[in-house]
Amino acid sequence: MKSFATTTHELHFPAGELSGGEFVRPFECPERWQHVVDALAAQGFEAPVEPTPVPDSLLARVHSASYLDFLSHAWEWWTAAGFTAPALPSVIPARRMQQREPAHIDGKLGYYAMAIETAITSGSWHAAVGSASCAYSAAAHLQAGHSSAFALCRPPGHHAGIDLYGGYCFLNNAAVAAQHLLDSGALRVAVLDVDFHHGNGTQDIFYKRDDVLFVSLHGDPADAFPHFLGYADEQGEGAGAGFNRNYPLPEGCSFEKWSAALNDGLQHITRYAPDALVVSLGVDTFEHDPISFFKLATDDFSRYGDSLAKLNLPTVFVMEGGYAVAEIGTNTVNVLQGFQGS
Ligand code: OKP
Ligand code: ZN
Repeated sequence: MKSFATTTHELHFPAGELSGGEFVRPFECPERWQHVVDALAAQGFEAPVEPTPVPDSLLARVHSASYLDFLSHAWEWWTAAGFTAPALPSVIPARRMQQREPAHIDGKLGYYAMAIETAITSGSWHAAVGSASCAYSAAAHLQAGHSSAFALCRPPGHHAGIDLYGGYCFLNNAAVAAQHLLDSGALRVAVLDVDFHHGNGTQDIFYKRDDVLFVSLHGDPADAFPHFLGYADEQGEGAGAGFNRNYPLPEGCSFEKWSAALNDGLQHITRYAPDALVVSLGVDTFEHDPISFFKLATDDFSRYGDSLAKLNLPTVFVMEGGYAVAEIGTNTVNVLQGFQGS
């Protein structure tokens, strides 16, 4: 399986993440990427290659024009306003406030944020574009007739909505991959999100559409980030009604229980008969993940990789979360290896 990765991910690494009321070293850190690169080599995969830059026109098919304008200029506007620290919002358009984009960058940050732990720095936009380029290139690799590809995306993407950033995400890499598959001939694409957290951004982007089935397994939003989306009654809207499926799962969820939900989700995917599959591959379902509460063991990742292969679909894996840094490489590559049936 070919992998796509780029060192431009290093351009995004704010000094702090807002967590538990204080600034801590971000859980979403550059070493995550290196551990996955190392595990690919250790488990006999070919070295990742540099992606081709994602076309602006493709980004514009998953995000709004005003959001892309904001994200690409946020740092410039922030520094022009006299600020020098990493950019964070301080006000959010909450209930009964106007949902109208303000002119000042301080207000724009809150307008486009879905969570406020994630700071924007001088290199965040370039890193996000590099990450989306990996997803685009992996999807293009399938289009060239290969049966699978892995996009080693960093920063991750699945919390980024049509016009929302946060939860470590800026551009929705999985949505970019799915949209590119559709634009190059697929009639239907399924996105399976196995990250511990609900893929609210991917759900948002495809919620009213029937050309993408979104299936997500995640910590119950009543107890887990992103808290405000991911319930089972969110099933799609308009043309998209019935094409969104959420599996909120409880604290301590075992592999057995998680697999039962996965198998149900896989049946929905089979019935949908897509032309391709995009897997939002977060390995924060791991039992020792520092910010999550499922109980998957290292070997379980190989086991479910094998279940995904049984769909027998051209598949793009897109890296999302995983914060047990020392184990992220092995757990991620175990999924790929299980998929390849080694
Ligand atoms: C990104 B991805 C936990 C706070 C969670 C943000 C988590 C973002 C996860 N105390 N903060 O889905 O892995
Ligand atoms: Zn996650």
